[in-house]
Amino acid sequence: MAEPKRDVRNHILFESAWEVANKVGGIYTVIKTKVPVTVQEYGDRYCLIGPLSYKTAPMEVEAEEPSDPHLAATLDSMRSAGVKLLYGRWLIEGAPHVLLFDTGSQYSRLDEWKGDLWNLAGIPTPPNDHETNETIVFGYIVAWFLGDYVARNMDTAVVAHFHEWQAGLAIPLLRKRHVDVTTVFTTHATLLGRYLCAGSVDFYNNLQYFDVDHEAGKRGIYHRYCIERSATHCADVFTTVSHITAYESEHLLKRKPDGVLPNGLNVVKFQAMHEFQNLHQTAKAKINEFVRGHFYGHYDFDLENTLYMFTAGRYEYRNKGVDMFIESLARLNFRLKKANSKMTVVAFIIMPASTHSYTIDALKGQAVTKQLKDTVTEIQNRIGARLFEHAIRSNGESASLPTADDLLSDEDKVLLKRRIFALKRNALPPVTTHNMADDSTDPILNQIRRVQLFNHSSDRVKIVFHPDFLNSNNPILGLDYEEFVRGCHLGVFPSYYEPWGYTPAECTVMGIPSVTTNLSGFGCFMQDLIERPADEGCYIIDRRSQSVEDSVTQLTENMFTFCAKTRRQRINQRNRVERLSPLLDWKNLGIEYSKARQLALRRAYPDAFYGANGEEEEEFEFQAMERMNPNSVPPSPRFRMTGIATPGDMGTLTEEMQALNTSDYRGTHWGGVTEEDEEEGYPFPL
Ligand code: G6P
Ligand code: 1S3
Repeated sequence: MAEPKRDVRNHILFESAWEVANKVGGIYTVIKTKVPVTVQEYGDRYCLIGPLSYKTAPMEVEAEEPSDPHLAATLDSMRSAGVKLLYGRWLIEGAPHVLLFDTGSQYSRLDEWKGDLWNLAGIPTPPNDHETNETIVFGYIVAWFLGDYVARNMDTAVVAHFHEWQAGLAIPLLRKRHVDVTTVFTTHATLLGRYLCAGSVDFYNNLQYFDVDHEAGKRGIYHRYCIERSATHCADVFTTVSHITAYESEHLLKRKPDGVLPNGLNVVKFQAMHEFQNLHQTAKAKINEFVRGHFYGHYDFDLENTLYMFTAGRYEYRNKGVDMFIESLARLNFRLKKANSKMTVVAFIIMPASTHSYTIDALKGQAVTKQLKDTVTEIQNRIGARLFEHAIRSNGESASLPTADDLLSDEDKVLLKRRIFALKRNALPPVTTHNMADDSTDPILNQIRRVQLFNHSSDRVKIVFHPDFLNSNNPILGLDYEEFVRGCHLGVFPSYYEPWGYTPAECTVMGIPSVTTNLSGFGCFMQDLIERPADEGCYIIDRRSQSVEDSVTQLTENMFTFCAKTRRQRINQRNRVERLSPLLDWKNLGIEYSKARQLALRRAYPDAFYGANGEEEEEFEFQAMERMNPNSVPPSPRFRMTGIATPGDMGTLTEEMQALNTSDYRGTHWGGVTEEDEEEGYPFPL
């Protein structure tokens, strides 16, 4: 058999995403946290590709010249054609090479490229969709780059991995131009899935019935959908982040994924178990400070018996299950009151929305509390000085101690009273920390109004809606997100549409229990791996096979039971949760990415995988995987599966899987079309 021209073993990897060095959402986390294991595998043969944002890039990237002469030549030629770009090191752990393209530098060619896209792939594009315009320009530049690079470097195979439709347009272009690269496309959601779920359809029971073109057209996203679908179909290997999204992709994008690449995290292990428990304690103390200020004048509950629950994420009211969270909080409030519970729950909703800065009331709460604290410190110092003076003047003669009046002057008393009067408040503590741009129509506020969780003294559940990202420099709730999570007791993420769901995964690696659902990729993943997830502090609400009412009841019950735990039980549970973190570590999950790339290479260069006698070279197949650490799973939790090759390995990414059908996805049985379904036809009106 003829030797392949390109070296497949030492192939080069380019990974392209809109969120490379450009934080928008979850894909940024995927890319950034995965870098250390990818750099470990590839070293200098790895380069990320993203858009050049002049706002963030100078802080994130250190410019350098490429050492690869082919790459240098390609970049020079693109620069001389007017492409503005930045090549260098992304200053994150692993310090990978990064190549950022300024889409603005090529907007003059937008119309030409739109015409080409129509001629090449029949994809129409409307004039004023900025996101699509960016996608087109970025896609054409990346395809240009890869085409030029592989024409210069004829010796090495190139794997190009693309994430999500915004980066995926290069794939059909590379395919049509017969560029000699092999491609992987990973989708982190489907456009249609996100839109359909945000409406009021029974999504999962009807996935196989949707008339996809019609649905996309109705929502004005047909052109975007076409880009997503063409990337899906033109890629050598198509993957997604969970089995639930694989099932969705099969029906909405009309290609069954070759496998699933679960999202990992860069897990930092502490030397001693108590270290992360201490972090909880110190972060909780900071949240306590905020709560004292926010509830001033109504601070009549005991922080020793207060639990902090929270939800966080992109503001997708229904998809992220905020509707279910608030409804369940109202029921929890009722049950805690009825049970005369001594516990108070402060529930935080951290979801960025459009706002006009902080409310005066929220700022005032922190200000009066700070003034009181400062005054108490001053008085404390004066009392200390008086006490010292009194003691030293006794000259060892008498054991007489000063009275309270000796220590606290009239002036001190007046000052203290003034501060205490300043704490008087007629209104209830506010539900939100910010002035909302659309207060009267905001879905979260409206539901809070409907269930009347207004932070009354009698309420055992209080609500704080913080419609902005957290930041340690904020004057209110001044903590970074990670610190905030560590200080809380329970993360609640009852999502309806959640391809993966980083928020509960992050809770897990920080040792904070969380609630998720069997409609989230993460929830299904944990349910698959752990025998009794709730025992390990990973509660999974069934939103798949029971009614909304029953799901709400289940969530309320979970939160109520959590409130009944003793401190010792909470500490134990945090220890158990934290022990699950290796399951989510890229050191173990990164291998799925390696397998996807191997499959792409096999498909593009099958000959390279067979020896002279026509036998498959197994050693080569597993070469990349051996560098990983596949067997470190935590000892204590009981796992469902035994003998798994790697913790993330679910038997996916095999060529054979293509032949299997829908019912082979892991997790809840997703069914297929039954005869009964077919008879009933499309089950709800369009
Ligand atoms: C950590 C600390 C303990 C503290 C506990 C509070 O475990 O190491 O010193 O007592 O947190 O736990 P809680 O669940 O009440 O916030
Ligand atoms: C998507 O981001 P989202 O919050 O819009 O990608 C994330 C990373 O794969 C995933 O965790 C999330 O479920 C998806 O929805």
